[in-house]
Amino acid sequence: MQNAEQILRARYQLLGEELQGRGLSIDTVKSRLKAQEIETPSWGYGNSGTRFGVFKQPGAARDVHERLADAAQVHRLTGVCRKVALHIPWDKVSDYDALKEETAELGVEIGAINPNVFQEACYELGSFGHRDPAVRQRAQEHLYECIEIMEQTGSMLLSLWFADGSNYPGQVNITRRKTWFEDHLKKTHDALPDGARMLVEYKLFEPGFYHTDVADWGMALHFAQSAGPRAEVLVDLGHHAQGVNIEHIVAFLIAVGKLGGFHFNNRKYADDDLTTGSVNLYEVFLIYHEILNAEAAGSRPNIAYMIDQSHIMKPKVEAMIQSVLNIQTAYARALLVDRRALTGAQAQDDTVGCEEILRAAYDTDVRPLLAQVRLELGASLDPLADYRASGYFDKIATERQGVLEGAASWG
Ligand code: PSV
Ligand code: MN
Repeated sequence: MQNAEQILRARYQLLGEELQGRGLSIDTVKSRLKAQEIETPSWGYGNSGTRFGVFKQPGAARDVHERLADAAQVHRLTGVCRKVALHIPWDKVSDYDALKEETAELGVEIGAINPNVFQEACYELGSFGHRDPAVRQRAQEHLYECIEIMEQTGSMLLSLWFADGSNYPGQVNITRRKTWFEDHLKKTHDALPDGARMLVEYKLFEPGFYHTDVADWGMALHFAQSAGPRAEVLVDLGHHAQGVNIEHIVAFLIAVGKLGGFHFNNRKYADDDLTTGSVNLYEVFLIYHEILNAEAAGSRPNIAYMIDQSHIMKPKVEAMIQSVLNIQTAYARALLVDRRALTGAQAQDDTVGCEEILRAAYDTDVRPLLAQVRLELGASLDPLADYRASGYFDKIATERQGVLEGAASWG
């Protein structure tokens, strides 16, 4: 009877031979996969909800320390999730040196800092787009505070999303708000720590249902361009209308040098929060394909690959692991596209042939390859099964009772 590792090795070897037949080296693909980085969000480990209410789960992390501990589990099992994004003030602490030490002990690192200028009552009618200069200034001060946190934690990424918008025609002066956004984003850009970047995220609606100040990638690109060279666009896969070709946006933003990062998730209407790849993994594959196309043409985009999900129906750590595995799968398959054959088929205007080349890569079973990658990274061969067997969930469900004093979160 063969054990799991022997079976894996045999399947991995077979895949290597198959890929060789397609002119691809499994070792090259494997080294790319070993270098993959996927950042997970602290807010994905705590309680969250819909706008109709917060739904509490057993074992949900109650403060930043528990959120980091859960993120460390995901990294331990998958091997590619060292960084954890923080949301301020949800993850605010008084001592960031101590927090950094804590992350080091857990084997993780602090990733992007996400300011929050949407939750306090004063932001009901906007932050940088607010009519009242005092509210705009308050939002600016919060962003400066987040930049300070970047300095203290060593984070090199400020990730910005604004809930600013309006609900009724005539409610606000849209053009003046655009100018205020330009001014404040520039001020923010100019205050960034040396070498750090900032990302501007867009969302077509919610909470503003009539207009949203940063509604789409064109507006985000404009604001990134007017803010300065260290401002780039963040593409959240959930924040688009149905039918929008996200991979086209990705290719375009890389071509103009302004794609800075992703928020991975999956949408079924026009917002985020479903497990990445649960509805449309082919889209994630096509996105990676465009990134690899750009690289093949000589681009070296600096992209932060981050998950942005807040699970309600699934246990949070399991959902995060699923997302990571799906993202790895999409990337692995994109690495298997026979680019030379594709260029040839494109030159012949062979539409069917082109699509078949993508499908051949997409239809490849990459599980043995990813298992081998995890084995070599010292992670788990089967992260979900190992997580379930680890008893971690029972432990946190028992331990995490009640509310922690001073802890802030989504809900
Ligand atoms: C808004 O929907 C968003 O996508 C932004 O990235 C926020 O920072 C995040 O979700 C959490 O609210
Ligand atoms: Mn997002």
